[in-house]
Amino acid sequence: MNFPSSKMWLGGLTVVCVMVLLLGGVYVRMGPVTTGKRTIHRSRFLRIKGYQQLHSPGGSQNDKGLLSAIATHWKSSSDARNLSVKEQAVSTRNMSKEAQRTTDKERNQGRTVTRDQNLKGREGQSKTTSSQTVRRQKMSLVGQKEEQAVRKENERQTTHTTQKTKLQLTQVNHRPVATKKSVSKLSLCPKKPPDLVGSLFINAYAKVNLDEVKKKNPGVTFGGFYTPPDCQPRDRVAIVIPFRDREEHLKVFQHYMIPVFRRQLIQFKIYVIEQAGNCDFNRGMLLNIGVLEAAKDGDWQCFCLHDVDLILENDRNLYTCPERPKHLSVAVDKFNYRLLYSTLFGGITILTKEQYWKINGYSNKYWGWGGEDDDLYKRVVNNGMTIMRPDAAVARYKMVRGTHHKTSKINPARFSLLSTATHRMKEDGLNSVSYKVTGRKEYQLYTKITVALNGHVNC
Ligand code: UD2
Ligand code: MN
Repeated sequence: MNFPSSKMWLGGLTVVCVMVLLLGGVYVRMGPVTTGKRTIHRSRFLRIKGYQQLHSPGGSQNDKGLLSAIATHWKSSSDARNLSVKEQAVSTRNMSKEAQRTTDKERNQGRTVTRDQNLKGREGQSKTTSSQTVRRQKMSLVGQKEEQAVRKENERQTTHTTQKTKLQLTQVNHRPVATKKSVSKLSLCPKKPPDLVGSLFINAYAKVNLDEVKKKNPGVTFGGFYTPPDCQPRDRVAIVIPFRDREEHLKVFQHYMIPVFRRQLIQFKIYVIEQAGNCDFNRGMLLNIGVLEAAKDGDWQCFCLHDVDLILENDRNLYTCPERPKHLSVAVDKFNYRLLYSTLFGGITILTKEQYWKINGYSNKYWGWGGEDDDLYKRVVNNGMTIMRPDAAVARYKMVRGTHHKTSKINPARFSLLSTATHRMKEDGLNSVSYKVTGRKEYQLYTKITVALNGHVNC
């Protein structure tokens, strides 16, 4: 065995110094990142950076800007929801007592609103046979607390399934009460959405890859809920689609319509209401059910009743809540972009909650094709309202025509039903719809609720 000479000592020391410098460099490039008073793992920082770049193409920030944005973002109380348990503990400790009290107050107010809305929603559903609804009708206050617990659990699960995009989640939550809270510090969205592009090219036969659609629409959470991340939406709109055997149309709808809704800066959720069984299709009843189910699910200001096969050709036709019941599908390619008749109210309509309740929704009595839309028009007029329409230059739609889709049988009773429409409207509608939910599934970009009309698959 030999002891090293002084030359070897010097050599060794140089090697050690070089190693220390190298490791230091690696640590700076790969190690944790400090934002404000916090330190986060670099992979998380990169994930947030990736999200930011994806979300605001062209407007991406440099690392320094992003770091200060994240630090500011963390300061907001709403963000606490998305921190890990450990981080939440730190965050809560740091929060002043005053801030804590304000947050609690806001949360309590939110609960009161939900409870009131639940009660209001139930008024209109007295004859609903859905076992779930009947159970809810009998619910005492204790029962309602239970329901809130279930809702919280749902929220937790949603958070769980989408935890990979935490930054996104701070702004998106499919429970509007929470959403209100999380966006309360944002300023109102502009009345004129700045990113609209005007006329759009639509390929009605497009082969759609839903994974691609999902990727191109960050911020739409599982189940099809979206709220603008950078501003407080002026309109909260439930999109309700009557549906059976139109899978291809639904894909094309998602591909083209979701980016439009996002650009229009509305808060929305897509509810697809599927008729179970083989009875004649009942569009009116499905739409009533969709509105009731959506109203139970969220604090929607208005409801857009949307045929699955209509694709907008100009994004300046806004899906915002209207002053009067509004007919959106004014110029459809199938009808040579002309309004077929002046009282046409089929295709796509949008009504506020008050307007829809005032007219008692659609009639439930139209089985098969035709009449239910004209009946709705009569209800609007006989309740002292008039309809409105956007300019035909922007309200242009393509109707997707596939070779394989089913169509409804024409309803021969539609004219006699129409002749008594106004006599029936008080007792035939939203307040008398009878159904049973047989399936409920959240897909990436929409929620599908399958229903047995009148409680039976055979109707
Ligand atoms: C017209 C109206 C429609 C409705 C219907 C008469 C327009 C642009 N559209 O539609 O709103 O008043 O006449 O009832 O004015 N559906 C299914 N599966 C079916 C049948 C229908 O999902 O088997 C749904 C689907 O959302 C479809 C909608 O019901 O878009 C209307 O049915 P349609 O497209 O077959 O009838 P159409 O275009 O004549
Ligand atoms: Mn159609």
